[in-house]
Amino acid sequence: MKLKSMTLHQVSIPLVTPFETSFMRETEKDCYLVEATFDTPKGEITGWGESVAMISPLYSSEYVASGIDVTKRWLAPILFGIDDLTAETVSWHLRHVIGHPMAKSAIEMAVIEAQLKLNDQSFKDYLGGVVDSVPSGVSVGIQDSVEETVRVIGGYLEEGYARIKLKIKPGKDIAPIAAVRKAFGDDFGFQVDANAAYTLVDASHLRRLDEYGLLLIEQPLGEADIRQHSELAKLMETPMCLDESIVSAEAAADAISMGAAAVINIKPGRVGGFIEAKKIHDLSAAHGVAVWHGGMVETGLGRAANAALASLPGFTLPGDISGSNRFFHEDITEEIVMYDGKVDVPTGVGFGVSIDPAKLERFRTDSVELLPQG
Ligand code: NPG
Repeated sequence: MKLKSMTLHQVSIPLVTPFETSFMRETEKDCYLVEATFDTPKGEITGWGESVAMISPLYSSEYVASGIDVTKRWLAPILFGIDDLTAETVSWHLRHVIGHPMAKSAIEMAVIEAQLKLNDQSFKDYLGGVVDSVPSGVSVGIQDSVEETVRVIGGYLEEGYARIKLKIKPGKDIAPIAAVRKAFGDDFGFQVDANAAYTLVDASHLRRLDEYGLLLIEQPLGEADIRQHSELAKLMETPMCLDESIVSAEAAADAISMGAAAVINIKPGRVGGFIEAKKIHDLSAAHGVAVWHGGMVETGLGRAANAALASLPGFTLPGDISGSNRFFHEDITEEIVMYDGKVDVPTGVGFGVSIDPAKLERFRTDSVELLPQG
């Protein structure tokens, strides 16, 4: 395939309710979509990708404007020069540009989708997925009060979500966790996510979480603190799960060999793309380390692709793949529906969903078209 043109569409989609993590409060989903058109043996084919970078560099160093900039100046120009571009070689062609995994992943997605369309194949079949639906977990943001936390989680349990993940930060941890266990008992999957809000000095405080039978604690310490997570893991019974620290298959190998991760959260955008994400899945499975699919408040496009990856056999824990209505009144693709605690893995060609042009028009705040130079 040869890249002919690439358009980056910036969109802003209102959230149903504000989403608060230890680092920010979001009221809109701001991201950009990649629309890439290729010359192929079957004529022109267009593939779509989605960047999971946030509007501000608070989860990782990337943000929406940095992704658009690096794509425009560096990434797209490299790919315009390749005659036989394939999904499997995108990351190799882009290897000299340091960092920017989310920007690279968004482009790789568009190449993957075009290639799937060329081969008339679904993403699930391409990856080797083994199930038709995946258990659907929900991520609950930090609420204003303990009562509100209990009320919100009660609503999601009633909807049938297969597992609850609660965001925590210092001062908003033990009390809400204890109240949720008290209100709903021990009979549901419950885990917490600190988004790097603690330090190793907090070990004795964090150890108090062991009382609550949590499935895991996700990323209590900083992104660079793999060794410190391995120290903390020795002090706690709650299984240690890493998210932000796992930036590549190499980082996953380090974390596993150091005993820093009993569980890994896989997010393709964080590791530079779905191909690298699959490597982490394979590596973890080979080491007997459980993985689950993380979420970045994706639109239906990213959500559909995530469901396909999560259909691989190593994804033994429910992921953050909730229904579209968890975040959006209206999604930009067909809605992803949660029913009976699960989400279907799309079976259509490509990612199995398509961007609705009228909604794209409505949610778009900016767009830039990139073409080969000269
Ligand atoms: O269900 O898509 C979802 C959101 C899951 O909590 C979630 N994501 O730290 O994992 C995270 C968090 C996140 C969201 C991080 C947006 C960064 C951006």
